Amino acid sequence: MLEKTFAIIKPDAVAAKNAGKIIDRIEAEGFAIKGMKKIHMSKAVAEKFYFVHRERPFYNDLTSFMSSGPCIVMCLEKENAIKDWRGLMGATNPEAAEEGTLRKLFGKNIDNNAVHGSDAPETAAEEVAFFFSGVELV
Ligand code: 3AN
Repeated sequence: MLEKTFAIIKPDAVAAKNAGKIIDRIEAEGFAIKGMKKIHMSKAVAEKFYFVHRERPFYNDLTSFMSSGPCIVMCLEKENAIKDWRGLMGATNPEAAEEGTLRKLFGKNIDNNAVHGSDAPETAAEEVAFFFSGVELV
C-alpha cells in the first residue's frame, strides 16, 4: 500500500548545494515527490516542529541549526515510504551511517546530518500537515 512520509533537506545540505543530488537520489529510489518547497524556519517554528524533543539537551542547538538557513521540506510517497526513507537517510550520526546512505554521503556530524525523516505513521501525518495543506500535495 502506498504510504506518505515527511522529509527535510536540512540547512547544512542546502547551503552545501547538495539538494539536487539528494532529490536525484530520492527519485532514483522510486519515491514520488508529492509536495516540495524551500522555506526558512523561524526559531519559533523550529521549536514547534521539534516540540517532542523539548526536554532533550540538544533541543536548543537543534532548533537554532534548523532555523539557521533555508531548508527544503517534502512529502514523499511510495510503498513502505517511512521505513525506506529512513533506510536511505542512514543512522542519525553520519559516522555510524551505512555506506551509500545520504547521511554518510552528505552529513557532517550528528547536528549537521543533512536530512530528516518521520519515524512512524502518526508522526508522518502530523509532520506533513505541519508544512503542507491538502491542495499542495499533488
Ligand atoms: P532522526 O532524525 O534520526 O529520527 P531523532 O528524531 O532522534 O533522529 O532526532 C532529531 C534530530 O535531533 C536529529 N536529526 C539530530 O539532528 C538531532 N539529534 C538527535 N540526537 C542527538 C544527539 N545525541 N546530539 C545532538 N543532536 C541530536
